[in-house]
Amino acid sequence: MPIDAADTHTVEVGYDELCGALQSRDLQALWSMQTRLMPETPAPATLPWLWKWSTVFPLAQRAGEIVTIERGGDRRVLAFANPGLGGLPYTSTTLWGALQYLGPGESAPAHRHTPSAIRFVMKGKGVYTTVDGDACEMEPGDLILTPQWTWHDHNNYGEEPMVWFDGLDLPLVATLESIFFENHPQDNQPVRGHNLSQRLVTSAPGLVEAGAASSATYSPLLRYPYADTSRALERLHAETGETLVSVAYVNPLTGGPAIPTFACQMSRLTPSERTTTVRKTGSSIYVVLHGSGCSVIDGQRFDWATGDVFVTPSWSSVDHQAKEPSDLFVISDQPVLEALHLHRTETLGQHQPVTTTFAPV
Ligand code: GTQ
Ligand code: FE2
Repeated sequence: MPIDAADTHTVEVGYDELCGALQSRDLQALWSMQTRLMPETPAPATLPWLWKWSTVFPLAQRAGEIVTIERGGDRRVLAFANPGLGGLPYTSTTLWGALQYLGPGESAPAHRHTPSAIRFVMKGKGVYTTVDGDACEMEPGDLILTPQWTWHDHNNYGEEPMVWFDGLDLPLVATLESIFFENHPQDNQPVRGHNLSQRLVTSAPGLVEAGAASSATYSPLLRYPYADTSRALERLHAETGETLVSVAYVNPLTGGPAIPTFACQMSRLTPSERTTTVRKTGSSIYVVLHGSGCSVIDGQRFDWATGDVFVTPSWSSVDHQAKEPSDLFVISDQPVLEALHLHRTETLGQHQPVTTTFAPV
């Protein structure tokens, strides 16, 4: 293409004019960038942070009193918004964490979307989430999957409110600019039966209905009861004697993560010394199902107790110590990092000194 008169002029002007010309033509010079494009190690915007149950739950209750849910409003959700992310309602750059409150007799209307979600029950009973016609009953400590593009609605038929933790890959799917959303024609989708997905695994280990494995696009198991999780952790602790034991929630047909875009795990901590300090790429959100203790994240001590939620940023140094037996539910973006060969982990030889204590708001 011939160089026109204006372009010829641009290359001849002084430095300031050059910068102005670049800006007006939507170009940026690498040499003048303020933040380092490639730091030697990850420099996350995500801050280590903690939300206290004693702060969040009363606010959720208050929202329950004064905010109704119906089409339009849809669900009573308080997002754990990381203060490092400039006002975005995200807990980390890849993960959405939130507290959802559903009062007795209430229903959150049916819809589906491309971001995948999990529900981890914190308090209450008498609720089911219907996932593509399968009404999954919810009790504290249970994990319910609503994989991408599955219809879901939440229904409280009991006498008390329920509170659960919502985990979604929404920030990741938003970054990939791949969000689709659709409302179901009915407020509540038709129910085919209750806890249907569990038939797959409770009948006989190692046997599934022929064809089930090859046709599945997501985990056919949608409900992971706490009783099973707890039994597995108890056995692991008895066998290993370790201070920290963890189980991963997997797709029973593939052995891969229950949700392809984020990992779900439960860790049991026994009161003892601080655990080994580890850092890894990718962020994690912790939900304290029960117990109390503290975690040191990059030298900052976070004291936690039942119902608290906290986040660890990519490449932050993390160790834990329980004051009493504690169960911590954790989600992380690790499967994405693994798929892209970006997963790195490092075990530190000694404990990081504690320099500050996080003061919760
Ligand atoms: O319950 O379907 O926290 O669609 C965010 C988006 C919960 C839900 C959230 C959702 C839901
Ligand atoms: Fe949803």
